[in-house]
This record gives sequence, structure tokens and C-alpha cells, in this order.
Amino acid sequence: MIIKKYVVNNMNEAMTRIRYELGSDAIIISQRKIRKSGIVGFFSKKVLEVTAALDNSNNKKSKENKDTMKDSLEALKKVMNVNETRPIQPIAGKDELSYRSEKDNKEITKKNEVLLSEKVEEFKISADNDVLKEMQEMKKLLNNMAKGVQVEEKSELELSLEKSDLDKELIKEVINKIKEDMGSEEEEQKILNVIKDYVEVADFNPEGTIVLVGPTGVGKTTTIAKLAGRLSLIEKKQVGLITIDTYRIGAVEQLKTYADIMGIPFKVVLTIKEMDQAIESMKDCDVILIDTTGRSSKNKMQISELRAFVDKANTDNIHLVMSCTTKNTDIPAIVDGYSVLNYNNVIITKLDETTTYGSVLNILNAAKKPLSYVTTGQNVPDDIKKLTVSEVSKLVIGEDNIC
Ligand SMILES: Nc1nc2c(ncn2[C@@H]2O[C@H](COP(=O)(O)OP(=O)(O)OP(=O)(O)O)[C@@H](O)[C@H]2O)c(=O)[nH]1
Ligand SMILES: [Mg+2]
Repeated sequence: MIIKKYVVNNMNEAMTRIRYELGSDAIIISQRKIRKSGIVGFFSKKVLEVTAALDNSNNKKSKENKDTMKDSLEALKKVMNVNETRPIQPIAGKDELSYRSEKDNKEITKKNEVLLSEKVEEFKISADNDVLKEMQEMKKLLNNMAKGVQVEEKSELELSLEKSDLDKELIKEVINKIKEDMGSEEEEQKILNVIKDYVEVADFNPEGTIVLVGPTGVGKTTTIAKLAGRLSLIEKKQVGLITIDTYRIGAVEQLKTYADIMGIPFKVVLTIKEMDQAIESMKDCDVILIDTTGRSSKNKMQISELRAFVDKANTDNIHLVMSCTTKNTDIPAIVDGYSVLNYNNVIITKLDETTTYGSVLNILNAAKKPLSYVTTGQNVPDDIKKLTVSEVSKLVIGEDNIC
């Protein structure tokens, strides 16, 4: 038995290819409309996927057996058609968006499995062993196909959003909102509109005291150096640098090196009292950038120690720095753990280290704070950017790429 799938533009093309490749004895088992994979594929034209089968057994069969085989294949084909014509019918069409519930999927698959078993049982009574073996193989293949169809056609949009690493709950929310959107825009515009609702960018002009906090290794110190470079070298502002990170070996040297290169004042703060003094000593600066120790959000003790310093900075320019490579499941704990520091903005780093940007939306949705900057590489001061709502949304749905 040969079973082959053809992705074609129409049925005529399918028939021509099937006849050419499998011959006139081949039969069509199923057909369905699909789109190419990926979110971009979601907006592309639908194509037809046709599955054909050919009984190529070399055993000599009586005409009667061949007829029985064909009849049974036809019966199975009908069963498969049940699968294809019921509510399983997908997905987002050009003019409408229809979705199948998980419960529907399960019920339909269960019914189809029962029907398939009945057909095979009926056939067992009349068929010889060879044919029975093939029929069993066929049943197995069809069952697998039925399961494949179920997953694939759950919703093309859902799969595309999953590929972009968007959080599952968020995907459900987004899809429901798209369904509720009765506007007349194109699908792509509807999706963008819904995504935009989750994105807020900060109308942020760096001045006064700015504090960066966040987990270890996300790029706080590098981002401080990038900001200091831009503000002092390009915008010609008076910039001062303070670090309270005396925990990690080399942390002070890291920032001091940048401060020396840029020729800007730099202070290391060890105690809460010194914090006041350091800020006071930089009162003539337009911008004071404060680097902090990277802490695990799970360590409440360390976070509250950090809080004592951050409170002393007496600013509402506190940015939570998070890497877009953060595991989705860790995001809520981080934004929650750092919430005691009352951060007002989010900086998302390392966009150059990923090809999908669902995590950007996962972070913004969890933090519910505006995005001030994204960083896109290790180069100081170049790899830092402000993005618009539209730019972020396009990244999330894979319509754009940042690096
Ligand atoms: N690819 C990439 N790497 C980055 C980016 N920003 C920072 N890094 C790198 O990430 C590593 C850690 O950066 P740091 O700035 O030391 O991170 P941190 O948050 O200050 O780390 P701790 O002080 O230990 O908590 C370094 O190797 C940086 O060069 C970025 O946007 N993209
Ligand atoms: Mg650091």
C-alpha cells in the first residue's frame, strides 16, 4: 500500500499528479485546505492537501478480493470524509474566523475511531489474511492521520502564535479577542490590533536618577554603559554612574572601565548612607545611572536588601531589565518577585539571541508596565533601541525581524 500526500493548487492538479505518479488504480482518501506554516503563512493563500492511496501488493488477488479491497477503501474514505466535513472544518477563512473546541475534537476523533473499527471488523468476516493485514495497516495510518488533522487544524493562527513562543493563556485570550472583533479589516490587521492592546511603550526621556534592576546576567551593566555612552557622547549630557554591585567579583571594574573611557564620574556605594552621599556628589549631573546587583527573584531577603538602596535613590525611573530569552514559565515569578521595588518600566534585552519574539509580549503582559528600551547585542553604545507599539507588535507576530 502506497499512501502519498500532494500539496496542490486545485483538484485538477492533484488528479493529474496522482494519475501520473500512482496510476489510475489510486484512490483519494482525503482532501483539505491548508496554509503554509508560520504566522506569515497564516496570511498566505490556501492550498489543497490531497492524500491518495494505491494498493501495490504483488500478490495475485482474485477480482473478487480486489473489489472487496476497493469497497473497503471506499468505506474508509467515507469515514475519513466524516472527519473532514464535520465541524472539524477549520480555521480562519478569508472572511470569517471559525474555531473548533478541544471537546469537539475529542468527540469527533472518538466517533471516527469507532467507525473505523466497525468497518475493519465488518471486513474481517469476508477478507483473506493479506487483505486484512493491509486493512489493519490502513486503519493505523488513518488513525494517525486523523490525529494529525486534529492537531494541525486546531487553529492555524493558534499554531502560528505557539511557534512564536507566546504564552498559551495569552494565545487563547488573543484568539478570543480576534473572534470578537467584528470590524471589517483584513485578518492581519485584526491580529495586529489585538496584539497592540497588550503593548505599551514608555514616553521616556532619560533624566534625573535612573535605576536598573533585574535577575543576574540579563545585561543591566551593559545597558547602563550603552545609555551612559549615548547620553554623554551623543546627547552631550552630564552623566554620572553609581554601582551598588559589590557582590560579584569584577562588577565594579566592569562599569569603572566604561566610566573611565567616557570620562564621567563613577561612585561605588557599599552602604545605604553612602547612597545619599553619592547622589549628592552628582547633583550637577543631568542623568545619574545606578547599576544594581543581579538577584534571583526567589530570594526575598536579597530583594528587600536591594529595596533599601533603591528607595534611597528616590526616583520613579526604575527599570526592570529582563532578557527575551527568559523561559516563559519563569516570567511571572520574576515580575512578581521584583514588584516590591516598584519598577515603572521594563527593558527587554538580547533580542539578537532569538528568532521569535513572543516572549517580549509575555514579559510586557506579565509586568503590565511600559517598555522603555530593547537591546539587540553586546556593542556599547550602539545596540540599544526604543521601539514603537507597532514595531513591537510586528515583531511578536513575526512580520518583522530586529537583527
Ligand atoms: N547578545 C546579547 N548579549 C548581551 C546583551 N546585553 C548584554 N549582553 C551580554 O550579557 C552578558 C551579561 O551582561 P551584564 O551587563 O554583565 O549583565 P548584568 O545583568 O549586569 O549581570 P549581573 O551584574 O551579573 O547581574 C555579557 O556577556 C553581555 O555582553 C544583548 O542585548 N545581546
Ligand atoms: Mg551587572
